[in-house]
Order: sequence, then C-alpha cells, then structure tokens
Amino acid sequence: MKVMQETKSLTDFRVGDLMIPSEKVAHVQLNNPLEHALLVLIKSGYSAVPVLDTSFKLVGTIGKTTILNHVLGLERIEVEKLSDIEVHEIMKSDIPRLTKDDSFIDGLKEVINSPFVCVADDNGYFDGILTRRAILKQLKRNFYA
Ligand code: 4BW
Repeated sequence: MKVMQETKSLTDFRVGDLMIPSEKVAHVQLNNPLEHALLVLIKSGYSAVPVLDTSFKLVGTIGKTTILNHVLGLERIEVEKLSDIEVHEIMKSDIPRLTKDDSFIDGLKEVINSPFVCVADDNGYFDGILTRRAILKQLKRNFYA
C-alpha cells in the first residue's frame, strides 16, 4: 500500500515554529555602552541585534551602521563616544514585533522590508527572532520539496 506523505501547508505554520529561540539570539542590553554593543555585533557577525531590558523585555534593535554614524565626527571617528553613550540613547525603539502565535503570512510580510523581526509575548518578554532566511527556507521546502 502506498503511504501518502502529508506536507504541512504554509498556512499551518506559526511564527513560533520558525523563529530562532531567544537563547540562541545574540542581544545587547539597553544600558550597555556602545562599545559593548559594537563588540557583540562584530564578534557575532550580525548587522543588527535585539535590545532587551534587565528583565528580558524587548525594547528595540541596534545595528552597526547606527553606532558608527553616531561616533563619526567631521574629521575623525570619535572613539571616546563609544564608552560615553548607552544603547538606549540611539537604539531604534519603534520596531515591528510578532507573537509566536502569528501566522506564516504575518511573518512573511514583516521580513519583506527587514532582515529579521523580533518576537515577544503579550507582556513584552522576548521570545526570539524570525529571520528572512527561515521564511525563505520554508517557502522553498513547500514549493520544491
Ligand atoms: O553568523 C552567521 N551564521 C549564519 N549561518 N549566517 C549568517 C551569519 N551572519 C550572517 N549570516 C547570513 C544569514 O543568511 O547573512 C544574512 C544577513 O545577516 P545580517 O542580518 O545582515 O547580520 C543572514 O540572514 P538571516 O539568517 O535571514 O538573518 C537576518 C538577520 O537576523 C541578520 C541579523 O541581523 C539577525 N540575526 C540572525 N540570526 C541571529 C541574528 N541576530 C542575533 N542572533 C542571531 N542568532
């Protein structure tokens, strides 16, 4: 007897099925100096990462370009600013966010304009990130697997 392989439809996937869980996501804290944030970004290799508060609530994102723009003076890179300025002063706080229960299509819409979108619960606690890569991988599986 031939056994039919059930393929889960894209509409069955939730953001929580595809996200990178919080424990695997590089992040910085809002009161870290820019120096620390830049180190995390360079060492991890990512262009931008989530910003969390001390209770692990999501408060924004920060990227290498934003940091470098803030320390770039007219004639030189003002390295001393890296220890004077804290992440919350320059982070992007008006960010889109998803919950684990949101649909595949909700995730797809968000990663059209951004390489990743943060996932948090209804109380604001950080759950992880949904990346463009995860969405594209799942699309490929469903169309060509
Ligand atoms: O270290 C890396 N490992 C792997 N496997 N792929 C990487 C790495 N660094 C970059 N990439 C690739 C990914 O395909 O380059 C793309 C763009 O990276 P980005 O944006 O500009 O640093 C990556 O695409 P993606 O996996 O869809 O990830 C989209 C964005 O999500 C990344 C980064 O800002 C964020 N991100 C991904 N994984 C992360 C993370 N941030 C923190 N922690 C993680 N584990």
